[in-house]
Amino acid sequence: MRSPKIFVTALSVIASIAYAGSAQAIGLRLNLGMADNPNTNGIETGEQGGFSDYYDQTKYPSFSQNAVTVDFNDQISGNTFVYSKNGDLLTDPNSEHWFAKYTLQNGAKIISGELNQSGKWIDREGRWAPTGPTGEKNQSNYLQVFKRQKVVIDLKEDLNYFGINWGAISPKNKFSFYNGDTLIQTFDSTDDLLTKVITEGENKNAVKASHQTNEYNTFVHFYAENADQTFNRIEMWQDGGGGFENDNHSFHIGNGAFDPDKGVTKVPEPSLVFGMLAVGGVFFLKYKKQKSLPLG
Ligand SMILES: [Ca+2]
Ligand SMILES: [Ca+2]
Ligand SMILES: [Ca+2]
Repeated sequence: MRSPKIFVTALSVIASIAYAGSAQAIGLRLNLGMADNPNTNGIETGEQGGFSDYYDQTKYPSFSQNAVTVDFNDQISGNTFVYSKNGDLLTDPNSEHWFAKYTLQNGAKIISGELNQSGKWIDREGRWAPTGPTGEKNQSNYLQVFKRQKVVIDLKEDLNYFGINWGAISPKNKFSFYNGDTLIQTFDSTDDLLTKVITEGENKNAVKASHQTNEYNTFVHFYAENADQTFNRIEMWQDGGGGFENDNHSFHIGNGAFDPDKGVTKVPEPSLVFGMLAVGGVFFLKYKKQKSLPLG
């Protein structure tokens, strides 16, 4: 007789291959985000840039339970700094309680978009701060990454979502997602990503800011479309002219795929799980039955 064990193993292999074959790229959506900073009690109106609209509790009641937002607004010194799971900057960069660890390389830095009393930027580069949802000037601290500079974000837990206020968008702004040392995917605004920004701009999901010579600003949401795409390291860098300006990073913790319509981690599809159990069960029963036949 055919060994039921081998047959079930073969079925599992086929199922695994079919599953791997359905793997898609890390998903992404662009929109304008929302103006209110989820880390503060006050209601902001765009002066701190855009934030993930998954924090809109009326639409996505569960997202914030597993999410952390970093707004860079605390005074930061040094090139390595860490945030807690509440999004608070920890004074000790070697603290055990870190959730997100930032490493700024080759001169990437945090600068301020603040205006003085006559409405001029205190730091002249502050003009390029990622704007609020309708192009408002962001007067808070944000991350600036120029040519050959890089930001590395290490996360203590696996994520299935990363959202970011991406401003004054320039070609060659790059995002890479890793799990450990394994590269999951790189997004490069030289090609398809930049095309998407322009298309989404026409759809009003990205906004041109007149104070930035009409460069686009948007809120971009990256998410794992299956469990193989969860990540715990993000690298952002710039290898051309122009800067990679960004603010308001949101991280959603989860080991499964992210559901972009609900803002939660997806539960595995019951049909697949029950199907596998049923197939396994049938063969187990058959095996038991045959084993109990009298010998002879
Ligand atoms: Ca707030
Ligand atoms: Ca900020
Ligand atoms: Ca730029």
